[in-house]
Amino acid sequence: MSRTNNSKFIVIEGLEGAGKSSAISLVGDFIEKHTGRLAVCTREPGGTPLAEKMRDLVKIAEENDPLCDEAECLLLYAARAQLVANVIKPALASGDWVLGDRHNLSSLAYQGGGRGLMPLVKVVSQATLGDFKPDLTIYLDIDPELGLKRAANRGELDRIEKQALDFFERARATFLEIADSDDTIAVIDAGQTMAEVHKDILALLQSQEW
Ligand code: Z5A
Repeated sequence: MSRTNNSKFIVIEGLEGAGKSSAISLVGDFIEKHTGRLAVCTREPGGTPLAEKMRDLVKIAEENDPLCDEAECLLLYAARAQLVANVIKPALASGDWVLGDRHNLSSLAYQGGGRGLMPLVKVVSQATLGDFKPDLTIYLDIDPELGLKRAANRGELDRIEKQALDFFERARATFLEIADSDDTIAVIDAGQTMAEVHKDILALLQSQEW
């Protein structure tokens, strides 16, 4: 992605319970120290008033009108298009660094791999994002069973978290497959202790040529 300033777009990805929340605060602290400015933090789906409404549509189940997979996919991209146009691109253009809790890789993994909708995902991704992508994606890799156990300790599961284990297995396989062929995606073993995960993330950040 070409930009005239040195701003960066960094994204944290991972299955449920991978530890994205604490990784985001760690990377946020790094960005603040490195740039002297707070990162603009986003979450997906969501991050603008309209995109947050789409987030609710994706996460909350409607018993009498179940969201079909194609509609789920399109809602996620509608939310992403809003966020990229109204928050991420303007922030990067003004020289801010952006730190994302999930981005396009989630759709490739969950909707493309998990739901089996890769052709649709690729078309909609190209149509809405073109060649716009993060400078660095940190993918926290976790065994879905362990991740879901951690996530379950937080309370009630949402519509997507209630999917069967094989959905998350397919999503994980897709995360790993894409990471393998894209050198802007770094894989961190999130099955380790939190201290070890954070050590690996810091080493990765320090090894980058910012
Ligand atoms: N989704 C999609 O399908 N397609 C898309 O394109 C996008 C999203 C963008 C968003 O839900 C849902 O939408 C998500 C994917 C889908 N659903 N699923 N399933 P969300 O935003 O509400 O939630 P999330 O992004 O999945 O998770 P999260 O809550 O923000 O974070 P997390 O990484 O899953 O977990 P955490 O809160 O950081 O950690 C979970 C617990 O584990 C917590 O108690 C920690 O203290 C503990 N933890 C974390 N790391 C460790 C280690 N290393 N050891 C021990 N314990 C740990």
